[in-house]
Amino acid sequence: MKHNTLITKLKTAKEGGQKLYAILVDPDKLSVDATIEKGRMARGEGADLVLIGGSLVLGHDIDRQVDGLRDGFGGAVYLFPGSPVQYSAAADGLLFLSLISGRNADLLIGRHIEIAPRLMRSPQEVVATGYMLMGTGSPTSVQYMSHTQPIPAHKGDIALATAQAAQLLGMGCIYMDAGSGADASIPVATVGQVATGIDIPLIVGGGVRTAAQREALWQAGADMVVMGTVFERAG
Ligand code: 1GP
Repeated sequence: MKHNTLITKLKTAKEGGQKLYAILVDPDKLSVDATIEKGRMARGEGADLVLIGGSLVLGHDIDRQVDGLRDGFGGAVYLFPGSPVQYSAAADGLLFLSLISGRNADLLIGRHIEIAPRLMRSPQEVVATGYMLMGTGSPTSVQYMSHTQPIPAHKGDIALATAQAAQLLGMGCIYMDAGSGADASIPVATVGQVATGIDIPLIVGGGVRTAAQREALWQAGADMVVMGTVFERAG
């Protein structure tokens, strides 16, 4: 039977107004030896979840990195995969990302087909995630790697309609992302517009540097905020 821990946690948080925090780890910027310590740091930060992945992953030690992170963190480690080569059976689950802001068929449904049979056989949780890339400044790695145009950060109406389409298509949650290392985080007004117009949980990340920014995004309606780069630098 499939686990449903994360989606249940997200839905419960949304219903109860509880706010969640995830730390994203880029596997290329972390040696296997450093993963346990990194996991401990995530626990010390009070994170609810550790995500691992990125738009370009060159290393191939994901299984051992996931194990190390979980050992140090003591909680769930989920994949945030840019492609099926980042799959790891060691993770508790994964965000099964469909890049709904773009029109690259491969990232909307294509790559998913390559991994779907394996995911069907696995007890891992698969969280159907409508992934919306938002443009907040200069081009990001995910924009370049995905060959897609982000939704302009202030176009809340387009972002909302996109998120609503994902909800109607049955997706479990929305991830609005400015991309790792983005110049700026997504404007709170845009996050607020999307949050109030959908019934499924909303994850927001990209360019969030401070606890105050995270708080503002929570207040705007994000159910979970993801921070990566700032945490990487802290390590
Ligand atoms: C990127 O949302 C995550 O997909 C985290 O972004 O690295 O900018 O914190 P940062």
